[in-house]
Amino acid sequence: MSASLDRREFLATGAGAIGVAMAGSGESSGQTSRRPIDEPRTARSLPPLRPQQNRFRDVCDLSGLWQFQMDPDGIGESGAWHTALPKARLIPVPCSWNDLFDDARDYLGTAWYLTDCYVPAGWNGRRVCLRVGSANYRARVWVNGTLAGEHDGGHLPFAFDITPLVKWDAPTRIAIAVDNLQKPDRVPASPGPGGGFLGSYPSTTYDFFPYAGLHRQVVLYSLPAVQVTGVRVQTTLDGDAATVTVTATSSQATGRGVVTIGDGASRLQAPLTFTSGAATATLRLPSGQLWSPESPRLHDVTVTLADGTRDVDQYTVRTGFRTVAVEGDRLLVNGSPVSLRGFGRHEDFPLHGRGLDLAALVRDFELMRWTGANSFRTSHYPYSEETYDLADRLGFLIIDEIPAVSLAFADGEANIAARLEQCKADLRELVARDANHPSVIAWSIANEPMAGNPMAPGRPDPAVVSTGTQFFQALVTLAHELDATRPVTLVGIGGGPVEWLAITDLVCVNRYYGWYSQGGQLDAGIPLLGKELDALHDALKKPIVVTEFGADTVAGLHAQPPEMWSEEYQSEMLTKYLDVAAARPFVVGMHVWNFADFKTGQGIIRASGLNQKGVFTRDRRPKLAAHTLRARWAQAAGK
Ligand code: GCB
Repeated sequence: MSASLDRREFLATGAGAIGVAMAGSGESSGQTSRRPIDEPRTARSLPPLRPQQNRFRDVCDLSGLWQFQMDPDGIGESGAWHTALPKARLIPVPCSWNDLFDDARDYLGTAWYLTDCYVPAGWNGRRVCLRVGSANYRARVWVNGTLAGEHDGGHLPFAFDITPLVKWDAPTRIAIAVDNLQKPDRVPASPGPGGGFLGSYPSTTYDFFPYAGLHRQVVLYSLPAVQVTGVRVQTTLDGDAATVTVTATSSQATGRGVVTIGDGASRLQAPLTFTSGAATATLRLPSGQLWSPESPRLHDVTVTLADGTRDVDQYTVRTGFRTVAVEGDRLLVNGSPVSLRGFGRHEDFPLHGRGLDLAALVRDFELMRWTGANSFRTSHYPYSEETYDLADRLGFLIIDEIPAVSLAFADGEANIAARLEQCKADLRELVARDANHPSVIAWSIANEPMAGNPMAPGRPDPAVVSTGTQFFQALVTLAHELDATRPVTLVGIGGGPVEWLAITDLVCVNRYYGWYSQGGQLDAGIPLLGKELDALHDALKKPIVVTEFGADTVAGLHAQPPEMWSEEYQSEMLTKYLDVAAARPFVVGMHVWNFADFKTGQGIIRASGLNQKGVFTRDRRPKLAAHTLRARWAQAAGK
């Protein structure tokens, strides 16, 4: 697809867009041995629906203490550890294993999780499924001793139909082997022979700690015999009113149903007639109902399936109606220009690691709002589903990123091809999971792919650039097929190929003038930033978001005049970057790196195993820069 998609092309095309999405998601991902439930492999199935409770569906959360055992020698499967663990200790799910046990901190390998649970008796006769919210990196799942399925890739949910494996007169035993080995054909990939990120330990290609485990809830859920299998909601604008197109899929080829928006007197309703398992309805939304960052109005869109006069299933999506488009130099939400103020972040908390921590999540949103931020990127992987729920509700704008961090193209065709397949699978699963969130305004297909050593002077090898261009073009095309309503971006590293930025709709760049170059010399670095942004804009003629800029800062360290690592230096640097952006209307977003300090491997540039570019400390105390941002952003945020 052309690099310069215009607004018209981005606006939803209703059933047409979904039709393309379904066709695009019909390819096999090749990542699972047994077919996960509702996995988008057949042309007509939509993404796996997040489990929910209503009069037809039920959910049983298996969070709690599970048995746990590491398997460094890889003997678990031959030793039938899926039936019993010989030397288990207890571990919370969800949580990373690394911060809990001394011998697990740096462990990269397979670890086994096991629990027993009664499947609710009332589910007998219904379809029973098991869903894992996120397992880093590869998971194999057994139910009562039988392999139910496997999944590659962290940070995204997967589910299996386990109905035939369940016991009704005894507890059901669930075992999950999670393997966090780094390999060249995985995404992110293992470091090459030269080692990882500046020699850090554990060695990784990226600058964050390789937390591992069952990071989000594991749940059982039940479904009725005939089910809604997918719902996709898309909006087109008509003044300040809108047309909402709802496409639903069903497990049954034909049938009838109804879609409703809202309830009570203002309820909108339209019939659904299924043919070949899919049905589309179009509803006119009255004015004043749109979702926007200033007025994040949410609506319940409910699809009900009927068999004659009897309802047989129902599924509700809580969503907001809005459009997003790139037009010329601008990023538009509902046709109005938006400017992104916010952060790159991490799912990173002491003790929990990357495990879901709802208290920390709510607090992070509170603190982001306190600074006046309205946006963030899910650097460098998809975040928990609850993150997007909160963003929808609070009016945040998200750049949603697959886990493709630090991709490289120097280790041969087979590995590159395997990584492309994994990136495609990740992208399909991400769009499937997040497409109905109004907060998600762009898909990011990579963070800082490299065409060579970014620190080495000179132009990268043209052959490597060309391999990367083909790789990313395939992902951009797939993203457009899966979702014609959002721009696609790739986050470029300083000195990286402009060719890669050119094939996306929205230009995102990470820049560290005054830190990794011109360290201690903001006066020398800042003009280079302005110059480069102008040149990029002249060359690409697209809006630009600076998705990372920042300085490591030791909380409590002060210097006058400002020096690197001091709170004053960070504050001054952020101010100067924001000034450069403010003078350039084509810069439509500024994301500070990072919202909070976060754990990394141990190494010579990461004192105390932390990246300290947070404007909050790891325990969420503000540094001077957080106050600086608040003073700067409060007005824009209407405070
Ligand atoms: C980057 C990376 C990010 C690092 C950051 C840094 O460009 O995208 O993952 O943490 O730089 O602080 O070096």
